[in-house]
Order: sequence, then C-alpha cells, then structure tokens
Amino acid sequence: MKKQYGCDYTIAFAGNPNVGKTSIFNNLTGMHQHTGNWPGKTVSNAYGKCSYNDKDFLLVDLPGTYSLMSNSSEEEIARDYICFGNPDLCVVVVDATCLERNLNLVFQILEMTPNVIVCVNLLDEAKKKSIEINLELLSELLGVPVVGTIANKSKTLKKLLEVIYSTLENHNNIQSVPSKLKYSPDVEECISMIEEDVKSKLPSEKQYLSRWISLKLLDENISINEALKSSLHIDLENDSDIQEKLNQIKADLSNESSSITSIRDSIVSSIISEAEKIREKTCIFANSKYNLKSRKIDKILTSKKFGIPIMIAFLAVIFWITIAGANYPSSLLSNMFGTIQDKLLIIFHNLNIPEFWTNLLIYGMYQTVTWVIAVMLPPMAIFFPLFTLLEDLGYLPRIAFNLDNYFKKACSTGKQALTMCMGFGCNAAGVIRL
Ligand SMILES: Nc1nc2c(ncn2[C@@H]2O[C@H](COP(=O)(O)OP(=O)(O)OP(=O)(O)O)[C@@H](O)[C@H]2O)c(=O)[nH]1
Ligand SMILES: [Mg+2]
Repeated sequence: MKKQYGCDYTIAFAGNPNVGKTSIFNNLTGMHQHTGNWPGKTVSNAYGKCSYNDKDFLLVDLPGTYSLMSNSSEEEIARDYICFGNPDLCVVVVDATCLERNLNLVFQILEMTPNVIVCVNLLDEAKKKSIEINLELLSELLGVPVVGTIANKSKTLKKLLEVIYSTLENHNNIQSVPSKLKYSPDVEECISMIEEDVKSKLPSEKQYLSRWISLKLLDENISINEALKSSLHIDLENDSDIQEKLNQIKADLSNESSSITSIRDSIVSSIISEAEKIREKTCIFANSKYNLKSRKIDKILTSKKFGIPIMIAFLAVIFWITIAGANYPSSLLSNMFGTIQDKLLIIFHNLNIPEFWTNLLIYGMYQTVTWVIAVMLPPMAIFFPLFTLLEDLGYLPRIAFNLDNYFKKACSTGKQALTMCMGFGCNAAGVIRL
C-alpha cells in the first residue's frame, strides 16, 4: 500500500546535532541539504526519496537535538514528527566517537516508538581515535538493530538500507524488543500510578506512548499537553482523572519529603548511568590517551576564565584580516569600475544620449552597483573562507558553547551565535569600510 508521496515507507532520521544525519540523507536521496561542522544546521524537516529493491522510501531529515524535552523549536519539530508523524521507522543516528552522550536521545526515542534502528555513524573518526564499538552487543543491549556507517561510504549506506528494508519487510516477525530503561523504584511507582489512565485516553495505535507521556506529565512538561491537543485532540490538561492522579502523586511525594524535582533528577541520573554502563560494555578505547591533547585544548577554549577572551581575540583577528585585507582588492575593483565608468561616459557622450539617461544609468545604477560590489565583495570573499577554516578546526561549536548562557538570556541558544557572527563579520566589515 503506497503511503505519503507515493512511497511504501516513511523513515525519519533523528539524532544529536552534527552526527551526520543530513550527510546520510543527502547520499541516500541525491539531495543537497545543508551540512557543515557545527550544530543546528537543519532546523526543519527535509523530505527526500530513495528506493531499495522493490520499495520506495520517503526519508525525513529531522533537526538535530540533544534531547526531546522540547526546550527549543527543533526539539518540538523532531518530537512531534517521531510521535505523531507516523513514520514507519525511526533511524537514530549516533556519533561513534561519543556514543555515551548520544545514548540519551536513543533512550528517549525508544520510549516513543518501538520501530527504531540505531545507526552508528562516523566510524572512520572513531577508528582514527582508536575507538572500537561492538555493534552486535549494542544491538543486543538496546533490543533494536544497529548498523555502523561512514556517511560518504556508499557500501556502508547500502548496508543501512538493507537493514531498514529487512526490518520493515519482516515487520511482523520482528525479533527486536526495544529495551525500555528501568528508572528508580520511586519513578517506576509514579509511572505505574498514572500510566493506565493515560493509556485509556490514547487511541489504540498510540498506546505505546503511554509510558513516555506519563514521564512527561511527571516531569511537568507543559508542551506535551499542547502537542497532544493539536495532534491527537486529547486534552489531558483538563482531564480530571489525570489531574487528580498527578495531584495525588505530588501529595505523596511531599509526604515523603520528596518532590517532582527529585523525580526529574532521578530520571536524568538513570539515563546517564545506563548510558555509561552500555558504553563500558560496548566501547573499547584502544588508546585511552587518544584525545588527551584535544581535551586539554578544549578545557582552555571553553573555560570560564579564558574561553570568552580567546574567542573575542580570535574573532577580532578574523575581523581585522577581513577589513584590512579587503582594502587592496577593493581599491583594485574600484579603480577598474572607475575606468569602465569613464569609458562608458565617453560612449554616452559620443552617442548624444540625453543627460537624464546618463545620470540614471551611469551615476545612478552603474555607480551604485559597482560601489557595493567593490566594498562588499572583498570582505565576503575573505571572511567566509576564514569562517570555513574555523569550522574545519572545530572551533565553531566551542563558540556556541561559550555564548550559550548569554543567548539563553535573550531566549535563544548558543547556536545562534554562529549566524550572528557570520552576519556581523560580513556586514560590519562592509559598513565600516563604507
Ligand atoms: N569523517 C566523517 N565525517 C562525517 C561523517 N558524517 C558526517 N560527517 C561530517 O560531519 C559534519 C556534520 O554532518 P551533517 O550531516 O551536517 O550533520 P547533521 O547531523 O545533519 O547536523 P545538524 O543538522 O546540525 O543536526 C559535516 O562536516 C559532515 O561532512 C562520517 O561518517 N565521517
Ligand atoms: Mg542536518
């Protein structure tokens, strides 16, 4: 049965930022969505098609998110698509070089859908860092298929498609039983108090979500109510049964001198400790000192004391190179356009073109356009390659990290710092030179 856009199956690609989701998506679909070495490039869902054997797949590239708590619009977009967009399968792309951190999102997605494949990408980078991952054991521990990939190696992507295909086609005989994280007895008790009520409100095809929704309600995640209202037309916020149970849980917790905050902390610590256990079992660090140097540099670049001054110095140097370096090509361009303008004026004069047209075309249009080109093009041609260099050095995520706190105060995130730097670098350089 053909479904969305005439495809047999819909497959969502989720994962942390910068793990290669879009690179895999582009290679499978032949599309050219934006990729780059800094987080937060994909901000909305992108759709593409690809075929394998006799089946057509609709691939959906979701924005990268560290969690699905819906603290940002990207998280909401990804969460809503996984929960309510009805994908047949969710491929969670993880970074082989930092599996433990990525497992946080894997556990969250396993709570939301049973149809999951984990794609361990960046295996080449892991190899460079002497990290080996036991993919079979990882699959066993997570209870879902696991595939290792390198985004630009089509052989590994073919293997991914093969696993996607066989998982979907053998769906009824599927052996995989996704492991659900066991939280502390307190949290499990709270979940059990509310889960059956939540389940009874959900349509049969969404019953799987009951545990996850219960967790979100315990976590006082307001946006889940909004999402349920708009996607499933279920209003749990004004549901007396659910609210009664939640109040009862809160009362019980306060009787035990506990609180929702401690439940939240307990959920987070269960996720962290389970991720650590799985990493210990599945990852072998052949060289434990492999990133000692980079960690030392990282500590300095993101430290409270030196992080911001180094960042300002770095950006100031780039800014200075852009402005000072642009002077020479700019005056060359300006002279060239000036010479052409003189020639054009002579031609217009010889052709007896009225003064109105000479003013409009040469002093108006030509002079304005060439002036803007002479002033703006050189700084852009210098600034963007320099910014690309920073990107390749991996410094951009550090800038995002350093500025995250400040941007949060303006209800934004550190990732926005990069767009702001780009806009500021280029435009300010041009404006100063004007
Ligand atoms: N060495 C190596 N680099 C990779 C691999 N996959 C992706 N990359 C690089 O990693 C960077 C991030 O890739 P993207 O595809 O943009 O990552 P993303 O997960 O879509 O990122 P967001 O959209 O920001 O969440 C790019 O510079 C890619 O070229 C891989 O398997 N090996
Ligand atoms: Mg992307």
